[in-house]
Amino acid sequence: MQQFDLNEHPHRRYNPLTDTWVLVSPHRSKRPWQGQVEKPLSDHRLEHDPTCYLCPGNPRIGGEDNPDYKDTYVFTNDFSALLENVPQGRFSKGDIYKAESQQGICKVICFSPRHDLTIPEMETSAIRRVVDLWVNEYQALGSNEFINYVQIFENKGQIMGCSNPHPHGQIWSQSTVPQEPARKTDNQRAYYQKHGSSLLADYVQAELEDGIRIVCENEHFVALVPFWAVWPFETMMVSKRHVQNIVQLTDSEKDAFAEIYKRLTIKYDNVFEVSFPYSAGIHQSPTDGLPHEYWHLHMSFFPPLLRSATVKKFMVGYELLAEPQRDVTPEFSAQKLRALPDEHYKQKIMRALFE
Ligand code: H2U
Repeated sequence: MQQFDLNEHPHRRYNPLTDTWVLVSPHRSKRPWQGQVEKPLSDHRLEHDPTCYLCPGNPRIGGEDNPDYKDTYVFTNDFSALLENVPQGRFSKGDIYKAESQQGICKVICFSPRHDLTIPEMETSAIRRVVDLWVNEYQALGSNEFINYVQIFENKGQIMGCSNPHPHGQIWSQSTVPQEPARKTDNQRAYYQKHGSSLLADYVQAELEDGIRIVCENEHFVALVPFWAVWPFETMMVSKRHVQNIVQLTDSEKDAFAEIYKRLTIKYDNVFEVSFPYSAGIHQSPTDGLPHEYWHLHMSFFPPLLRSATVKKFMVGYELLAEPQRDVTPEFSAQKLRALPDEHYKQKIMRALFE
């Protein structure tokens, strides 16, 4: 009998942040790399689209007009999933029926006044202003007595259910810590109590020593494909210093956050030479006033594309009924992403035209 090999044999990998497992089937992807580069789908967009409800000066569906903003712009979601003024209460019946009211505030953030840009095409200095906005919103929303968790996220691409290509993200903040960050709270706390150190600081150090799952890094951040990644090109950006949340980042760490966000998303766009869809979001300490010294700031990216700009990974069948599964190994994906250029493919085309 051969020896167990992570690159050859079906196995399950453990995610210590969420206490969950993923089934990895490397033998199914023994075939050579099939990530064909497709002709870029036409994504030509106007710099200002008069029909876009996020462009400066345009009316929103809620009736308000956007101001003539010049860099970032944030507003309360006109169709907020959570509301500030709701009657408080609980409902229960035996051990089966349980419900609780939920208070919250939802915001929409426009990353840029330019309708035709995306994060990888924006200047690093402009992305830095997005980071600053995240910091301000996390602080302002979190300072509300009834807000105990602030979820910052970005849905990019129609395939992810994003309703508008204008570069934007969202923030949902609420009274309860939702289950994904709650799991991460419990598991980071347990690790910290056992080892006296941050789970992610120890993990990043081990990954940097090993190198096989690293995508790119700068002075203050590392982007890697987690050992336990579920999505084909799932990645995580982690701060090298153990900080609990974005408010604690220094100015040069915020610059580094913006720089690695751009670099990683350029690599993503370069995979299939199309605007790479994903859901991404920041996980950080709850805003319930407790110290949460074990929390370690990170941003996760969950892109659905698998083998081409149109073939995506579906979380169906076994995944819905049993547990998540992947074919290509995280090491394979990391190596692919690492090898891709830091120059955006559109930039390269433009450069070639003018050379
Ligand atoms: P997506 O990131 O999923 O495309 O969502 C955009 C958000 O913008 C969505 O939550 C909000 C929607 O409720 N929105 C407004 O707040 N005002 C509008 O005029 C249109 C869309």
